[in-house]
Amino acid sequence: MGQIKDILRTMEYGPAPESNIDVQAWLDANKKGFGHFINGKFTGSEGLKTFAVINPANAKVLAKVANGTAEDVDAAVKAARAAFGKWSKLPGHERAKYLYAIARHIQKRERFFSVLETMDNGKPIRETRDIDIPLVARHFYHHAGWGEMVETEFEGFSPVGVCGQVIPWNFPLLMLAWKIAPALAAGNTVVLKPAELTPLTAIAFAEVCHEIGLPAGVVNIVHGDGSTGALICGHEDIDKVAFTGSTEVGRIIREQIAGSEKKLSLELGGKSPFIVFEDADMDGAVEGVVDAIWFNQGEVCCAGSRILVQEGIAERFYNKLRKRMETLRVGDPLDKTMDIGALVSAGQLKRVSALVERGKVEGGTLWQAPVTLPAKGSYFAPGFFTDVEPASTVCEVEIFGPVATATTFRTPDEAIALANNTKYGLAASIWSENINLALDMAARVKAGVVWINSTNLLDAGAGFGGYRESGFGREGGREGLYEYLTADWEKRLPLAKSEPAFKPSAAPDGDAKVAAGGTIDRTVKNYVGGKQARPDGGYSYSVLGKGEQVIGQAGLGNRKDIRNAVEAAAKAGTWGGATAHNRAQVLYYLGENLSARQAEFEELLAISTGVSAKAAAEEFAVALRRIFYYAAQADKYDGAVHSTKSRHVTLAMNEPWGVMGIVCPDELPLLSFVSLVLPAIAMGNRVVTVPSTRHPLLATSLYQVIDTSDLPGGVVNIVTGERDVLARTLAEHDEVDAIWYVGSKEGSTMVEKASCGNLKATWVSNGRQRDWLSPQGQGKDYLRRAVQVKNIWVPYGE
Ligand code: TAP
Repeated sequence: MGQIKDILRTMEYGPAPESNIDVQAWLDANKKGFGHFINGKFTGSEGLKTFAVINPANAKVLAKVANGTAEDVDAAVKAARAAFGKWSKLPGHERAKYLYAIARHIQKRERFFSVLETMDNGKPIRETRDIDIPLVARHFYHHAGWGEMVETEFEGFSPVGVCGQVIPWNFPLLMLAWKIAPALAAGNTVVLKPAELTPLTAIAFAEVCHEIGLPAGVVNIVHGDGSTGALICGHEDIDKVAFTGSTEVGRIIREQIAGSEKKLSLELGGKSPFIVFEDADMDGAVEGVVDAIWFNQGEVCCAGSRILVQEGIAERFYNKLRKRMETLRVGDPLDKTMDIGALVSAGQLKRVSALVERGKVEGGTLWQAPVTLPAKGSYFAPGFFTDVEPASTVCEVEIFGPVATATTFRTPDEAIALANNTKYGLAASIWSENINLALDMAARVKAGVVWINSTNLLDAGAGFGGYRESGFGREGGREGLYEYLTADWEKRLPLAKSEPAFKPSAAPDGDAKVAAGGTIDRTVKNYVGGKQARPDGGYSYSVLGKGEQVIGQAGLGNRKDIRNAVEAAAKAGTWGGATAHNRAQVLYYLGENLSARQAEFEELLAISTGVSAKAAAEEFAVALRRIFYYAAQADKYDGAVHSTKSRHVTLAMNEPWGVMGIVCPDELPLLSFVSLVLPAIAMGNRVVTVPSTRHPLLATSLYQVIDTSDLPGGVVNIVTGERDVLARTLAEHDEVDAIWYVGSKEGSTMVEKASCGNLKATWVSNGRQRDWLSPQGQGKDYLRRAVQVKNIWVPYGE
């Protein structure tokens, strides 16, 4: 081996090592010791507690890096806060110049970064050189553009403030770019913690920031383990937390910062389906599997780790796959001919091995590529399981290694059922030559990113992020920018005067006065699945109106009532699939029917809340206009086509969350109800609403209006009762996909904490007062919060 003539005789691969001389020289020049980057300065590591950074390809120590303490985090946050004022006020063009300079400098040192990333992470140089680092540069270029345009394209928004960012080890520099580029473009400053296993490219990145003269404190990098990450997330002067990592840690962070008013985006794990129909281009799909699960050693959150093959072609497909696997090369990641390098650490190798053993014990048949693994280092032969049940460990748990599972399906319906049979919802890959079928599947699969006849395509211009327990928020594209901006109206909201919460009681009223004349004494039920429903507990509470007179009775709802309502909402799934025009028509009709009952509602408002006739008329008029506004938006607040790669259409679709919980305040009980429910249903969600506890009759009087407006049963459900008791059940419910809560600070904290179970998206008011009559109560912010963006990649051309 080694002689060209010998190689030509056998056509065997020869060794093709990439030089690491520059990286070694850099490590040596720094005496293999690194500290944090705080306020534009490197702290060094001397005298500090450090951890070792190991090259997983050969188990050698590359460097020692300082372990961040509470003081380090505090210093970094202080520096970021001090820098924020000036940085956020720079004209966008000035910020853009810095981002552009970062992109240029990364390109100039592309090879250095690629080699360093490979040595730190174990991924093959072919991937760091051709994918990771070019994408990093692309991300900074793209966001230099957003920096340029943010003032005009996002009018009415301003930067969030100081962002705490925590990233994983699988794409160390790329994840850093995904976090830092949009944050800076939007005018924020950051404190970022790289993963303990892979801190080195972040250090080299800090050098770039230094080189280009980025103002001190705009980017701060603090190294350390999970406890350092927790210190950053929990720091009281952080305004936003952006996290990429496991669902378990995402949940911990959600709980940790509940009630803090910090903005949060979570990019978490996945178990993404890779669906192959019998009419697929089979060779293309086989190559797709290679890129789906053996790219980056399978340590990819969006890896196509569950292969679903249509029954008729399964055996042929598996055979082709096995044949292709025979050609995979696993070994030294610095060798340019390697397809697969080392897993990130010995610990990860142990974790993957244990899960694979479990798969075998549970009856799965593992096929692994016939490769000889290097004797030293964390290598694992790529493989896939057959004979696995959908409920088996390897089908359910994210392996985060080069092992897929393969199962079969017969019909598209079965494929969708299997694809969605997971708590995650990050990505999906669909293979079929029938574009109608492929797009239908793309619409039905619950995933934030869908690739048709392709896989693992990433671009700064498209949003990336998950559904369900894969998190919320997007990175990349216009949708990603919103994660780093706050609407000005929301920033300015004052704290509401704290009044004792109204506590409804099922106890008899004793000497409560009955409304004068007794004209509007009514007993109302809940409204579930399009029908009035008695409260499960059989209790009602007295509704007090003007002068504390009893004006009616409302149901005292309980957990069971909420569960019934959620079930009814879940069954009304076709509403989201109705055309936007259909929804618009129904909402217009709702407005029309409400307008016919103006006098009745105005009277009820006056009797319930004690407002003047004029104020009641104004509230009614604005509520009516708002219904028409959202009817108008139903078919206009639509998605976009992103410019990503050539010969690809990348569709950014606004999809409803599904079932939303909506908890309304007491103020302006008709208008606030309409302001919250209408945008949600206009976008195709079904809602379970808890109306004002104090003034529930305005919402319950809407039943008849809803009933006569062709709104399908189950789209709007109303459960009356004690707000926070019902809100907790909604927040804890796993079938509720998102929750909006307008109420007290304590209630907001409770809702955020209770939402951790299925990591539902939350929008809480934190006890702040909204002026419902003003534009604060209406607009695109409500619509944006009522949808999640699904990016569908469709390649074209023969
Ligand atoms: P995690 O264990 O969740 O770690 C991610 C980061 O969080 C690391 O920097 C980690 O520190 C830090 N961390 C750990 N505990 C923390 C805490 N309590 N508070 C704050 N930070 C904490 O995940 P991982 O093992 O590194 O990465 C693999 C996971 O990331 C997979 O589940 C994968 O799917 C997911 N991932 C998702 C995406 C997207 S975009 N959705 C992208 C890449 C990876 P140390 O590790 O340094 O101790």
